[in-house]
Amino acid sequence: MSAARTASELALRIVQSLWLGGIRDVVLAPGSRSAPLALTLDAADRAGDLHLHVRVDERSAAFLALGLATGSRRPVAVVTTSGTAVGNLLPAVMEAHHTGRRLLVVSADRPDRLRGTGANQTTQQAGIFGVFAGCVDLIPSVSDAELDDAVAQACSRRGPSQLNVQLDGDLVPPDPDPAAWWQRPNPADHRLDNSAAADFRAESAPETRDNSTAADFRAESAPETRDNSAGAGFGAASGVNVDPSVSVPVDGEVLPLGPRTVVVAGDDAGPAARLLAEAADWPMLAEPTSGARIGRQALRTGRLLLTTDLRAQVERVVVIGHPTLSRPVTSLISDPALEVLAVRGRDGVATDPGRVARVLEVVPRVEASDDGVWFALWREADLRLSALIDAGLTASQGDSMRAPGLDSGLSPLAVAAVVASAVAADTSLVVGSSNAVRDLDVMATPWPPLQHRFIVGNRGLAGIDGMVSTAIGIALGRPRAARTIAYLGDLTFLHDSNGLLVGSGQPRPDLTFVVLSDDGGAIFSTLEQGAPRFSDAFERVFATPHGTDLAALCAAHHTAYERVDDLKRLSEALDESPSGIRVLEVPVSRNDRRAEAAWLRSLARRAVPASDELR
Ligand SMILES: Cc1ncc(C[n+]2csc(CCOP(=O)(O)OP(=O)(O)O)c2C)c(N)n1
Repeated sequence: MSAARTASELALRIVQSLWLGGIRDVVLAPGSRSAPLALTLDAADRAGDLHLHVRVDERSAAFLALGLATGSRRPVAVVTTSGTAVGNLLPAVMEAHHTGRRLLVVSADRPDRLRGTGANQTTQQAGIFGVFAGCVDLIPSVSDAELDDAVAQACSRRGPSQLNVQLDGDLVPPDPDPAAWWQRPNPADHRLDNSAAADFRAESAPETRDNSTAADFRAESAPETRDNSAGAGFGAASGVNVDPSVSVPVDGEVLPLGPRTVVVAGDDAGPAARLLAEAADWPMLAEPTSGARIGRQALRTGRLLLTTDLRAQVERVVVIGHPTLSRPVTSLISDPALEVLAVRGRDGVATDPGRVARVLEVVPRVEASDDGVWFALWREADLRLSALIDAGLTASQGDSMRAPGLDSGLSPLAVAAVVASAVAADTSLVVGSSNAVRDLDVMATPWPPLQHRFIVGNRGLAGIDGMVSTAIGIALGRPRAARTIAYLGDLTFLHDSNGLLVGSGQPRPDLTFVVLSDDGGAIFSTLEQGAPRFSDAFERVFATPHGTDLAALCAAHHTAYERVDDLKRLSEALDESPSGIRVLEVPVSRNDRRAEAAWLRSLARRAVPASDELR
């Protein structure tokens, strides 16, 4: 403990520690208690030492920070005032917890002596995030070493952390000159005892946005990173995103060949999944946000093929990442009759919903490849089924294989195909939960390797909240991407329409939102509650049609808007380089989603021969 500092002195020290911990982006929501932090951050931004983003809505601010952390692969801080402001951060903190993303909450607070007295805007906010984020409650007399350690640990630890800052006395700096409110620290003067922070010790240039040499947990790995420890997200042993306190074996266990094996690559699986599937010549079911839907082993229609007789042939499953998109995959990885191996992920959890898996700390290896017969079965079925789907989407009226709903407008599946093919090399794609990511999972042909696509969503908890802000954060955090597209449903878009509340003077990235607009939540119609017997209640309690005028909403936020009614225009629009944020509303119908799901299953059965021919 040291002599109590003024609020401004404490704020300066905290922001300096954040900088030393590698933080270069801070999101701030305005308030009074946080004034010393706000003024210090403003001065640091003016000095070119960090990027300050200001947002009014704390829930959006936290998701913006989460997106920035995802795109930049750095820890990012979000700073709020006291009271309910802090509570608004919870959804993003939960998502960060379940995906191991480094989100630092800096919550300004009143001094401890005012807690429980009824003082204005004073509550129990230290530790408010409970199991989701550890909290350090900083008192004004905290020592420099304690403060630096708390911040350095929060910056390097996987997942979110809270620094609750008790600010007392005068909340504004005494010196009238803003240049005096901020001094960039000299790393050489500070003891940094965690390697993630130390990565930034040598850094002197203020603009450090190009971190392309840092380990990239989702981007494609270079061929030389075939050693899983070098570049992959799961089981990786190096890189700024990895908590150095967690050590993992460098070499994965060697799996014997023989059992008919599939690799399931869920969210954030990373290149290691692909490298395993390629080395073994096994089929891979790679979700769009896996970072592994790349190359020859990845199947386009894998989850549909699991509804066919191929499923019964599987003997072993290797689960990497966090698969969540389909019941057939969940059933596969939960099957006690199979040998299931689940690799522990960035958040410390191995995806094993059936509690049947043997958990591995690192992605396994093979010493030779399988004979290829097993993979050929899947690959041929995948090609046949893909061709049937594509043909059905363009079949003329009267054709028995024609996709349902084509008479009532654009097919959502066809929209997904256009979006997938717009994801050229170096493109970032942010995918919303619900049907957007599932449509892509059926329509996105696996992408070619080594082209640095960055395809992400908030799949930790699959929320539909915060997606506009997350996408803006990803675009701002990855400014060198050739382009950034966000693809999401209308409810997902509207849930975070405050993400469009970007103040004047705030940076706006070049970002195109493709809103799959079907006036409500379509996904429920494909689930049990979508059965005809619930139709009386369905619209009111599940679909929730809203009739919101997206054009007017965008106009209110000074955001470019275009309604896109045909696929050709959608493709052209996605090829353009927008300036600023742009919304493309693509109207589709949700009336045929249930029939569409049945149609896909029937095509899958057609594509796969009866099981006696498979053996
Ligand atoms: C924060 C949150 N609230 C509720 C849900 C449950 N939920 C899942 S999908 C969905 C509807 C999404 O609708 P939309 O974004 O329009 O996509 P669509 O289903 O039409 O494809 C809802 C409410 C959720 N996932 N997250």
